[in-house]
Amino acid sequence: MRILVLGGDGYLGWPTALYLSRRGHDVGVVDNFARRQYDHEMGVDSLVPISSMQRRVRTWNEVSGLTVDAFVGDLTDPVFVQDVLRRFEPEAVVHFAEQRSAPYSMIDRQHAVYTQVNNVVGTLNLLYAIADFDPSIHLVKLGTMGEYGTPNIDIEEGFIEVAHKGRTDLLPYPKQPGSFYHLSKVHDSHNIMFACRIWGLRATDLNQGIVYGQETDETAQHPDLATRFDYDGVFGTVLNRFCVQAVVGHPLTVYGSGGQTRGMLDIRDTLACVELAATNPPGVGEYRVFNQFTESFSVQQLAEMVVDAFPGSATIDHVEPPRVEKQDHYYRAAHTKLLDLGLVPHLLQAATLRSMLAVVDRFRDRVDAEAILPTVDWRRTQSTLPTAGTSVVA
Ligand code: NAD
Ligand code: USQ
Repeated sequence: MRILVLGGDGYLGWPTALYLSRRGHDVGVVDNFARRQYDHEMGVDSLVPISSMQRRVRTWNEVSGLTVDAFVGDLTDPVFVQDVLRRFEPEAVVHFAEQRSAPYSMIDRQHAVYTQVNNVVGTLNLLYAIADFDPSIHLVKLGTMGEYGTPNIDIEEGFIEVAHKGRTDLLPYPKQPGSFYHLSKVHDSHNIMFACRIWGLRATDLNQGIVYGQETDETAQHPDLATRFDYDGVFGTVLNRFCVQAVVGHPLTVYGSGGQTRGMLDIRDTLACVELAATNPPGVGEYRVFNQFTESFSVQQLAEMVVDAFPGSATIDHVEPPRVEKQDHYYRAAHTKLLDLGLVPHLLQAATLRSMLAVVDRFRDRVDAEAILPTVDWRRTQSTLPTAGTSVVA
């Protein structure tokens, strides 16, 4: 298939592009380097050094003998979006290209507005461009399990049958997201579902859980092909952070009691899920939702697993929770649709953690201990950045 990967310079977009390329698809990557800008803004960097997008693409094309095309531009520019579809003529567009950090979106008003404009406008421009250029293009959109929040009932895959006053209907599952970032994904979902209904587009919303890991078969082939790995208090996700904290001797930062439970998946499963979705498209006008995670764990469980897998001694600290979220709650979410399509998950085992710890250990000298503690407080309308850099958002 011809597959365009938006956000193809990011943590997940880059390894996904390589995986799809190696699996025989014609791949193009699109990015505006916003993620690299956030690093400059906060004075932090990926733990694993990453090459420029141009160099990554050149190295992949040389190492693999395949061709990945690169396009530089911003999805909030509608002319660029139309142009890139016209030039690449994709059959599927995989859309990773959003501001994806909940804490970043909660820094202050500017960062909340930036996040929602970037994400919602970018996706709207894409929907219009697909409808105008070729409505048969399948949109594979990265959503988040965080759209659902933590309700006291089972979470279904996108829709729930509701009986009300003697009548029933299949309705979008209620959304109770926990940050302005997660809200941007909810707004996207509504816009995508509506576009499918009115223009007959076809789309898959991948409500993904928290991803962990860094290496894939393709990124491990050359240092230029490495993908980023974030551990700081704004962009680092929980398990990746815990591995870095263990290696540098920082207590593992469990927020509050640690009962917060989330769906998780190995980075290698992200790539497989995206390909399964792309190669099994929905029908014309169909909007479908897959819950993309393989296991769920509480934050406390994750911390204990890292402590057990770490060869040295590691400790857990229950820090003052910076977020407004339930710490002890019911959590059971359906996730059968990708398994039905053939996903064979990599489950979280001690061996997985040991290989993540080994990657971290290789680059331990690059860890900035000052960037580890959380600095963004959900209860405040203004937080300071980790190293009080100059804001890049207006
Ligand atoms: P990332 O920030 O590393 O990658 C996103 C990429 O999109 C970046 O390279 C960025 O420069 C680019 N981008 C952002 N706005 C853009 C715009 N307007 N125009 C062009 N490019 C733009 O994030 P990631 O961790 O790779 O996540 C990718 C997607 O998956 C996101 O949509 C995120 O919400 C979703 N997701 C991520 C996780 C996770 O654990 N990392 C979990 C669930 C869902
Ligand atoms: N947490 C800690 N200690 C830490 C970091 C996090 O206890 O040091 C807790 C948080 O309070 C939260 C949970 O761990 O309860 C997950 O936090 P996270 O930062 O790993 O993940 P989150 O903010 O939810 O966001 C990440 C990605 C986002 C994606 C989401 C999937 O950054 O792009 O949408 O995971 S989900 O969680 O399913 O919504």
